[in-house]
Amino acid sequence: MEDKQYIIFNVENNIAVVTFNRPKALNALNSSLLSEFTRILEKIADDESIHVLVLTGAGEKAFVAGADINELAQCDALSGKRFSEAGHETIGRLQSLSIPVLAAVNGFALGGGSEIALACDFIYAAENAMFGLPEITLGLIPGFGGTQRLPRLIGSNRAKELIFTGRMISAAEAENMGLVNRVCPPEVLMEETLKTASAIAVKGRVSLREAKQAINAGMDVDLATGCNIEINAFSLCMACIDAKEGTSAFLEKRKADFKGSYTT
Ligand code: CO8
Repeated sequence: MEDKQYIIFNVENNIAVVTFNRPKALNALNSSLLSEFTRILEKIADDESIHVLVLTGAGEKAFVAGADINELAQCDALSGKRFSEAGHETIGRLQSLSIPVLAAVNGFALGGGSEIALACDFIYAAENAMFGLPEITLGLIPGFGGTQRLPRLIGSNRAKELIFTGRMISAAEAENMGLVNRVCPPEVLMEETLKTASAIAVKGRVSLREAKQAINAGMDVDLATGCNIEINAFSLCMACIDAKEGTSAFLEKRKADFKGSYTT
């Protein structure tokens, strides 16, 4: 019954687009939206035809303006813990998808909205996008991973300033901090994001997965351990027919046709 209530889900040319669709509340995350998102992520994880996922928000104002404050206002310690755990589970699933995930941030990405974007592999933003973790102004702290993922991305000193003040930053400032990869005029944000998604979608699924996993796993370990992760990931790529196809295509001066498989 809840299916497709708050999320628009499309797949075209091996690219899935998830649009958070609750524009009257600036796409705020209520429990129904979160569980709908979780179910869609499960579907995406099981669908080998999807090579890249793009997340965006419906309407012109917001990507996601955070957790639904009406629901937060009803929480006590136990239900607040459950809500935070549910958000962590969903966002953990998002981050552990083996395919690349791009955020196209088209407006406010606040609180849980910023936290979703932070779990993506990289972020493109519209010029009018605003980022922030304003939970402190609600007497709270980020509860969907913001205290952990933001410092890892922009450094603990910058993260502390944003989390302690709750200040919103523009897309340009977010780009300067390394939070956002590219800023685009709003009317071309989706086109630019899909262009990059298409360039990625034609690459081999196995090598994309190994690259993503090596980078993510390497971020949490020392350099020598990280380099070993890379060596093993590299050798797994060599076991995939895509390595033969890619190198042969180069030598034969043609475009590679990757299958993403270990067998012919
Ligand atoms: N929750 C519920 N409704 C919201 C939210 C939200 N997060 N954000 C906006 N809305 C609603 C507004 O109430 C308003 O509804 P209505 O028309 O019925 O009054 C509608 O969306 C439009 O919003 P505004 O009229 O406020 O639009 P403005 O352009 O004036 O302002 C802002 C836009 C600046 C984005 C403003 O709406 C705002 O500050 N929103 C709240 C942002 C915020 O504080 N987000 C963080 C929420 S906390 C969080 O995300 C914690 C995550 C971890 C939770 C852990 C679980 C316990």
